[in-house]
Amino acid sequence: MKSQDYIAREDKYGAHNYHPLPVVLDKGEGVFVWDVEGKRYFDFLSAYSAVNQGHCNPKIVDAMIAQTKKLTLTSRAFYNSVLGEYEEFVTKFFGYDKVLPMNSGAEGDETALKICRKWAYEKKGIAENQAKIIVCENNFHGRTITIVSMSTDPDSYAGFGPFTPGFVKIPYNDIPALKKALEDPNVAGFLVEPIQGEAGVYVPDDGYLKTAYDLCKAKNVLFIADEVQTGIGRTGKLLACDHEGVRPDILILGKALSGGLYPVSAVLADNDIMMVIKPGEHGSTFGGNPVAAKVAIAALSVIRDEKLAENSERLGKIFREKLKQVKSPRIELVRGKGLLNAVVIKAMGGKTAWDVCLALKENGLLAKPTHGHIIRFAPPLVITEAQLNEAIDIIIKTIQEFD
Ligand code: IF1
Repeated sequence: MKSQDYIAREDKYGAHNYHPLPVVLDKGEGVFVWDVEGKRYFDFLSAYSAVNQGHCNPKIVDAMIAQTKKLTLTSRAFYNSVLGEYEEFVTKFFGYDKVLPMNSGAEGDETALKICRKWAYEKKGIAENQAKIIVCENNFHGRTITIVSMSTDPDSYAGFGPFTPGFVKIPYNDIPALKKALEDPNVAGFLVEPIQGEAGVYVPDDGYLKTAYDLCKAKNVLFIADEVQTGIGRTGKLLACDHEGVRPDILILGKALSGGLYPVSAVLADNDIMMVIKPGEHGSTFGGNPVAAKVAIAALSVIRDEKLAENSERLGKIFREKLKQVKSPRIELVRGKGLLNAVVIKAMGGKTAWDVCLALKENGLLAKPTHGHIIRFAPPLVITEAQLNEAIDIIIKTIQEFD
């Protein structure tokens, strides 16, 4: 079978809920993936920052195989010998009292919303069903109906109403707007991405997160950080909030928490917040299962032991410096933090970022446009400087083909 045969089969039998780049991947190792014709590519999407530790990281694979041969799922109806080990490991790793283990990032966000609302009624004293949560325009927190109720992107919410009430939308990176919204005594939480990934790697002004956090504390409002995409070393620190020394009241993790081997998400908080959830009030069949637990311990250990956040910080600076030096009428802007970067392409002559990504694919590098004219570049954090320079040459050469 050739690529087009794989594509035709997916088209026939799979829902059309994506429009993938026309490449059929078959193998992954480190920063590289290979298609079914055996062509090698730099992976500059990393499954939207789930594969920070590199494709099929051997240490995580070994941990997964070992546990998979022993015990994969008990449900939470019973205890098991692995969950407590993971709970202790991950809470100490990030410095929180407790963790509530889930599976997808969206489940992590939904869990955080439920904890925040329950805390509002039981601890802040907001009247039942009156809790409001402030969110930012152009956010992306997942695809459930409650989460798209927070969205300002019609591609995310159109056609899926009626929507969940209780969300106040304000502009991102806008302190006066946050200050105003916090005047409402029914506000329970502020849910924010430290960098807006899907919106096009929007990095807020220095100090935005810290000022926002302080304003929330002054109003007894929970600061909830969605680090599903920005966390686990991606932006050059363990968490994007670490760049400003902000410790979220509720921290949401996903994606690279498993290194891309398994759906693992987590919500971390201290006892005064997490203990509002009583037995039987929240959970999931696979949440915190033994395989997820061992995979997450291995995935976080790789981030720490291989100093991947530090690598991300150092190589991200090289990436932005080199791309900013490129003389091309195509490149409008380069922005990002660590190895979460985006290039804003000037649409000229009808060519869009999609066309640039098709050309990048021909030249051996995979990236994906977001919102038409922005290309996100996010390689696995295990990339070496030599590999990065080779990839940058491909990016520059490709963009200049459009000049
Ligand atoms: C898709 C976007 C990225 C996320 C943040 C929660 C979630 C995500 C900050 C939910 C997930 C994924 C979802 C995937 C594509 C990708 C994405 F383009 F959709 F927006 F990364 F930017 N918080 N993002 O980025 O986690 O439930 O997916 O595990 O839905 O197409 P999930």
